[in-house]
Amino acid sequence: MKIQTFYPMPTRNQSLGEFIIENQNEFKYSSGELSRLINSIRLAAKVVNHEVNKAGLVDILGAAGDTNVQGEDQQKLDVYANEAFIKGLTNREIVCGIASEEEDHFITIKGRNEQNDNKYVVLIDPLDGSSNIDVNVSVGTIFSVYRRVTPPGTPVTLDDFLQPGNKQVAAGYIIYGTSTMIVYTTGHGVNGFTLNPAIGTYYLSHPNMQFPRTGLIYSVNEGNYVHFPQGVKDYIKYCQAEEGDRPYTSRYIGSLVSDFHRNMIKGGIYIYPNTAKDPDGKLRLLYECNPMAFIAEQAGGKASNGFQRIMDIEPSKLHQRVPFFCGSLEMVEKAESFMQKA
Ligand code: AHM
Ligand code: MG
Repeated sequence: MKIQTFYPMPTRNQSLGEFIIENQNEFKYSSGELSRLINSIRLAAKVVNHEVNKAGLVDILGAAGDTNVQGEDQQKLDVYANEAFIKGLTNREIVCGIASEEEDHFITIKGRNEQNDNKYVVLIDPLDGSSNIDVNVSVGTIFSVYRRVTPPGTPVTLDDFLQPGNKQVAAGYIIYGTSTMIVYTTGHGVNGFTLNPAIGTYYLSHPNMQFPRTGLIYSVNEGNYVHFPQGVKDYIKYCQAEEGDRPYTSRYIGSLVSDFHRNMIKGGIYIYPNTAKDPDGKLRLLYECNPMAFIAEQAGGKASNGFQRIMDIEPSKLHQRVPFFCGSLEMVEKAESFMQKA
């Protein structure tokens, strides 16, 4: 069975900046604003990328909490990334509020004259999988964009952030891997751009990304097996059974963006279920699962909590957790069938 999708090289080197301008008419609201928003994310990502790439020099440059030779305080990278993205998204007259995994409460952004006419809120996990940094393994940034539901000019409220994923207007991730990439959607398919670090420009390298309908990879932390619900245990046994294309290959980096990215290219399923210890699972609905679900669906894949579409869940808390099953359509449907009959 041929699973892997190969991306033909684009006919010319199209930069992310050019792509944003050429495609801004696809955005049903004010296209200029969304373009500026994606622009500010790509710039902040370059700053974070630079810092992440220095992580291996920690013994030379100083660890978090130290003061470096320039007299600057060294920060933990997730704190650094949080500040870089918040700074990048503020003062651009686009965003009225930001919610971050690193902040207990949402942040209100004041516009000119204290009044904020900006229409968008951003939810972000600035550095996901950050425990991988110490061992030189890929990490990522995940972001999700909504139009506010409260009127422009009034203070942003929790209601602006607690929207179901099906209301997202854009979502994406940055992967700081062997190369750095931005992958994003505005609801018109998924495109991936790779950073050329020599000149600091992202180029369209993965146009119109598609999840293969099925795959041969399952990604789950099997160390938690005894705590998994019966449906997940049964699905794992199905993946391991010798029949047809099975047993599947197990691949788990423990860095959601990297596991997702690999599975989208090669075909596979990522699962972080509820467990006996964590009845809601581990991953956060608003800035981890919803944006990945939007990208997955736009690439022909699927995302579910085992029973329900992720993007239809009505959120009730900013840092809400959900079980997450995401990847190739047929694999997610098979896992759901095990959940539903267990
Ligand atoms: P984080 O937001 O604290 O980094 O946690 C999210 C990460 C995901 O990237 C990854 O898939 C998962 O946690 C791994 O968790 P575990 O170590 O429990 O398997
Ligand atoms: Mg995270």
